[in-house]
Amino acid sequence: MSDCIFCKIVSGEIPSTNVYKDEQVTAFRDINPAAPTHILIVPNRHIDSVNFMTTKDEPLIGRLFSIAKQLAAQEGIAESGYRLIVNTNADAGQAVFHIHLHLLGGRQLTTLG
Ligand code: DGP
Repeated sequence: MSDCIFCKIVSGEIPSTNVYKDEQVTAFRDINPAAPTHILIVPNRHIDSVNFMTTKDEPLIGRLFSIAKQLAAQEGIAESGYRLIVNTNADAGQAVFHIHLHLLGGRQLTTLG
C-alpha cells in the first residue's frame, strides 16, 4: 500500500533499524521503545489488521511468532521473559494499520489493560 509507513519500511523507502529480514517478514526496532527491547515484526505483504487476515494467512502469521522467538533469544530475553502484543483498532490503540507483532522485554512488564 503506497501510503502505509510499514510498507515503506519493508521496501526501504523509510529508514529503520532492521534486526531481521527475509522474503516474507521484516523486523525492526520501534521508533518509540516502551522497553529495552521493543521490536516490531511485520509481514512484508500488507494486511491491515487481524480483522483482515484470512485462513490463507495463518502460516505467515505463525511465522511472525517463530521469528519473535528467535529474536527474543538473540536479544537475551528468552529466559527473563517477554511479551508479544498485536493491537487491533481504536480501543487497543492500533496506530499503524499494517499488522504487526510487538516484541517487548528487558524489564519487568506491568499489568495489561
Ligand atoms: P500500534 O499502536 O500497535 O499500531 O503500534 C505502532 C508502533 O509503530 C508504535 O509503537 C510506534 C511504531 N512506529 C510508528 N512509526 C514508526 C516508524 O516510522 N518507524 C519505526 N521504527 N516505528 C514506528
